[in-house]
Amino acid sequence: MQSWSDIAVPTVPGSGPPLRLYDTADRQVRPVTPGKTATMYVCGITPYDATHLGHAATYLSFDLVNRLWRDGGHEVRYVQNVTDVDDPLFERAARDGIDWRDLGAREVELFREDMSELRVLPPAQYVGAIESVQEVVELVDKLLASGAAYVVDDPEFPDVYFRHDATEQFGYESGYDRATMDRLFAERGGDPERPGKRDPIDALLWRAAREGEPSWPAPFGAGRPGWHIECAAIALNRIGTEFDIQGGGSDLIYPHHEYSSAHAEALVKGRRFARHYVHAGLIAYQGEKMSKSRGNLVFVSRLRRSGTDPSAIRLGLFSGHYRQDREWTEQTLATALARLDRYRAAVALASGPSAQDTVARVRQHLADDLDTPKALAALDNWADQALAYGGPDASAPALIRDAVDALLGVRL
Ligand code: 5CA
Ligand code: ZN
Repeated sequence: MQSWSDIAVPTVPGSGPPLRLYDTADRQVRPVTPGKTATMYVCGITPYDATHLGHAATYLSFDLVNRLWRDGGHEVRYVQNVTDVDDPLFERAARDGIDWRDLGAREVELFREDMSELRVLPPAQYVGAIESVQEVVELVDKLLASGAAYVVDDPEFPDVYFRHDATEQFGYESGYDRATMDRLFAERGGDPERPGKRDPIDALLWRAAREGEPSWPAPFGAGRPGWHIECAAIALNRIGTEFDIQGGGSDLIYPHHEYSSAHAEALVKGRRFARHYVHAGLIAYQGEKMSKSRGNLVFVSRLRRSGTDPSAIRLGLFSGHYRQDREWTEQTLATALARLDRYRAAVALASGPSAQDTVARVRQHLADDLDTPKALAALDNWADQALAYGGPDASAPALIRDAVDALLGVRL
């Protein structure tokens, strides 16, 4: 699938400390230790509706990682999927009387536009579920052969399931106890009641063909991919195991990332799927998590069309810490717009206070688990000084402008 167009990133003199991030599995902030090439897989959208600010917040968080790595001289291999085969697409397409493929293609196109406008650096590989079905078939075949997967005893619908206890370390990523797993598995797309499963939390790998659903041929029977195996297959085949970061919103901690890692680790024994599991907090609106099912959505495309500067959207979302669940309000946007105006006025000055120390602070705060509130406070400080007292350094405004562009993706 086509990614979106590349975005120019200015080079900023100097360098910052290496990136440290909170790892969900180890429950601590620790250094990310990529080689020359850093590798990241971030779970992409299920394209049945437009991108909302919650999605945007998650992709913007990983965009900061991408930018910090590049600033540190790494090449970045960034892979993202598109879950373009899934129940919500079929349901929405049926409701609207359109083909589910057309719906997916349309929403992916809108997502690309939203990401470009938000200046999110594109993944090098942007991969749909439809185009990776064969990869899933191969993995499911291997999991069946190794005994990590089984076919339910149902001649009509011989679905394939993953034995959740196929790896010794199952559960390490979320760290949840069994009661929490049972609850979240049922809430987040699992099917604990499916007759014939060996355990309620065994996860679907391959759904045998049903009337009215798309299906693809496979040696173990025609059908379509389960959800977690899609991300396991797409990541494994492009960045292998022990890649640097597996990312997404915190609603993916369990079951999605627990099972995608377990599937991969059952195939490649002794290797941890990702070295860091990184999760962004969830954005709420009007008191509740922004979600398609609740309908309390602020769409990026609608904000854009009403003339909201994408840089203000970035500043609004960065005014809170990426791991914190937080609310988007009218005030968030108003504060961001005012901040953007101040920054623009300050970098338009002919000179200002020296900016080197400020840029060093911004790098330091971002490298410390993406502490955007502190990074913005350092910039506020420089802008306030510049606007109140001016300063002697004629190169400072351009340095701030480039640093804010390169590190935060905000264009002043
Ligand atoms: N296609 C799957 C991942 S493989 C999926 O979860 N799609 S999604 O469209 O539902 O979500 C896309 C991304 O946005 C995921 O990383 C998800 O964790 C994140 N996300 C969804 N809602 C929110 C929210 N309210 N706040 C922050 N991130 C969110
Ligand atoms: Zn995923």
